[in-house]
Amino acid sequence: MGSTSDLKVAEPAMKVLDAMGVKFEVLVASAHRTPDRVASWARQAASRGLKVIIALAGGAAHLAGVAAAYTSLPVIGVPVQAWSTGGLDSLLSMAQMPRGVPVAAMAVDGGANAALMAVRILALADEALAARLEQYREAMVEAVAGSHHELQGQLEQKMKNMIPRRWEEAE
Ligand code: RP5
Repeated sequence: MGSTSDLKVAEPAMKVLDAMGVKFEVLVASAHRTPDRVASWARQAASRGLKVIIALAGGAAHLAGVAAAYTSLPVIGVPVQAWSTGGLDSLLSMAQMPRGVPVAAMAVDGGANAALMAVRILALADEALAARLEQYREAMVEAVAGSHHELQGQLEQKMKNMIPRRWEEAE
């Protein structure tokens, strides 16, 4: 991440990786304030065994693009909402990369999805991780079904004209 002020977005990403059993390292380094550090870290990332890079930054958010310039590893960029424009500045800084140097830009403040995208990439070559990813997806379905049941129950009490719809009927 470009600064520890990005931690609020990095934390959901770290939680997903931790829960999925994916080993990760964390570095605070700025494309503008510590460019040499970013360059040397990105240059060595692949030879040190890293597989995917998640880069979070806000404002003129060049961290992901600079990292992608120094490595062939997949780089997932997370635009962080900083001090203005609701994060649009960060999003465009990451999404509008020149041909030849791709960054997979997530939504503004999309830390959790960045981690899940990394998991999807890693799961291509890791069957155990792929199984954990499927469990995560199944748990999401269960959670949505649970919230559907709960809402139906509440509405049935209040709305006399609502036709009850069981979750199973939507299939
Ligand atoms: C970016 O500038 C960082 O990624 C952060 O999102 C933003 C503000 O950094 P601080 O001034 O809070 O350190 O480089």
